[in-house]
Amino acid sequence: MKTLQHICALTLSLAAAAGSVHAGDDSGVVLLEANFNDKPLDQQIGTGGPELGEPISIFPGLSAIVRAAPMSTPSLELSETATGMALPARFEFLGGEEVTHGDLNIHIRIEAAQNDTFQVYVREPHTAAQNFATILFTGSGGISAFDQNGTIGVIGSYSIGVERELGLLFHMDDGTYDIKFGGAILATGRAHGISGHGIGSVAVGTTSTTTPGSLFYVDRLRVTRGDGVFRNGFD
Ligand SMILES: [Ca+2]
Repeated sequence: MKTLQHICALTLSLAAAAGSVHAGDDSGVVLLEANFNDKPLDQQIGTGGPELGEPISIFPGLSAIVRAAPMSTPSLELSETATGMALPARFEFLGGEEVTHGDLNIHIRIEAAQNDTFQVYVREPHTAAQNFATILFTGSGGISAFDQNGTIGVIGSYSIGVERELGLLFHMDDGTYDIKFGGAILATGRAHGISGHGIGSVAVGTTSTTTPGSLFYVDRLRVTRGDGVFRNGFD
């Protein structure tokens, strides 16, 4: 375990050092790794940013507490006490990186304690005007998606109390992305409709209609550069 931690630390150091290398020379570089395994349990997570595997900001009113259960390893429990606003915890990339070329792979494990609305969304660094992708887990157990080009509609479903991995695989040179969930491919080659901006943040949180007290869990948020070879939704 100690060795693994050292390797992780080394990987993050290398990622930070490689932050300015052009795409193509740095495939597989980790831009963000947030697994919450070394965070104090039953406490609101800090906002130390990517170097610490923490969000860079948590919107006031969002509870974001590290819990030992129900996911297989410590995860982040998200909930709110007052409804009416979308409340995100926002993660950014090492070195404040904005990815404009090559492939970018975003993976995150999610688990819902009940059917309610919850979202994972991908934006530019520092602000949230560019909708590269928004994945919405709906109150009826569906998964829908929308981006700058508009809605894709309901493309899948999720089950209560089941841990699944969401994968968002961006092909920045093509302006498209693929969506995977629990190993199934939900969308391939979707054009996000954005040019002139890059991806620099992933946010998770509630929506304006989330019921206060509903609990969603996220874990193993991992953002890496791809190698640009696989173009059909497989990583
Ligand atoms: Ca974990």
